[in-house]
Amino acid sequence: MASFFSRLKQGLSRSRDTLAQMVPGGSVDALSEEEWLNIEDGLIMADCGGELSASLVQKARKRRGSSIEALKTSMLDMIPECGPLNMPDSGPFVLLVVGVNGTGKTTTIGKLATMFRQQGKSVLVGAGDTFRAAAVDQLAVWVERAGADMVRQHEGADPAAVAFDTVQRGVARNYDVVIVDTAGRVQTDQGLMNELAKVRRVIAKAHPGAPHEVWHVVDGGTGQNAVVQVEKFREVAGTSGLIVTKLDGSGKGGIVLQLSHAFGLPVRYIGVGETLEDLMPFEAENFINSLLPEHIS
Ligand SMILES: Nc1nc2c(ncn2[C@@H]2O[C@H](COP(=O)(O)OP(=O)(O)O)[C@@H](O)[C@H]2O)c(=O)[nH]1
Ligand SMILES: [Mg+2]
Repeated sequence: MASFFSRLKQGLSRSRDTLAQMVPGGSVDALSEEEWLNIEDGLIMADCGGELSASLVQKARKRRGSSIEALKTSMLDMIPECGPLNMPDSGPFVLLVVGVNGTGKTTTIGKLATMFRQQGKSVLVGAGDTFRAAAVDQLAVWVERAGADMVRQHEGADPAAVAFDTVQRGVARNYDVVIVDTAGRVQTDQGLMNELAKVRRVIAKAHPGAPHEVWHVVDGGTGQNAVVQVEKFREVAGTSGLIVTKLDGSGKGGIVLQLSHAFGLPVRYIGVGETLEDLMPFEAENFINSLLPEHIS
């Protein structure tokens, strides 16, 4: 666990350094108007977005104690409660994974499959990215390492057919968990977004009530475009949770706060590296502690 946190802290160091420069350590009452404006700029630079940054500053100004503590509490207040997963009454728990290209969907599915297997659950994965044979092979490697099983069809097969087959087999063979991978798609491509809606529909036909969760995998380095991505995917796929990846590297931490706040969606996990172990459950307090500077000057 310790190494996760160090990787997260390392990954968020850019955001944290910016904030360390912009947030003076003094008490809330002592800060000038200009210093508060600086804090707001720092939050924007850390990818919190204009609206949320303004609102965080406004809330922090009403608190007592150090400005960092005030910001921390204001941030914690606006992160929605994670709540338990939506679990099925019977049959497998079905998870659909969506997002744009290259965000880490397939890698994250490998990590999730590993995690569920370590919990002693049987896992079936559907290779719904049928565009490239290489995508299926990549998934197959992760699935094998995880000790899970996979449903695949030929390159170019209809992803909805793969999803249907996977869930049907998951039900028939009593798997505990079924995870359906999808090809990356830009949210502006209406044809591909319709295809995703169809994937979702046929999953429900194979197992009423499924998918129980739809997780949108967002690359933490995307910047503000992530907001419109989450909005569009939610409309089409009914997103119920977020996973933010690459927070060990290019990511700026504020996007995590902004997305969960703007859409009221729980961040379920965060990705902090490329290996099967590099998935952390999202914990708001730890995350915020890694994002904000510690110094109290
Ligand atoms: N550093 C880092 N790289 C990641 C993470 N998650 C995925 N990647 C990398 O991102 C690239 C794209 O991942 P992939 O799973 O193929 O994305 P997909 O197109 O959404 O399925 C690969 O090189 C992964 O190793 C992460 O949390 N941290
Ligand atoms: Mg993929």
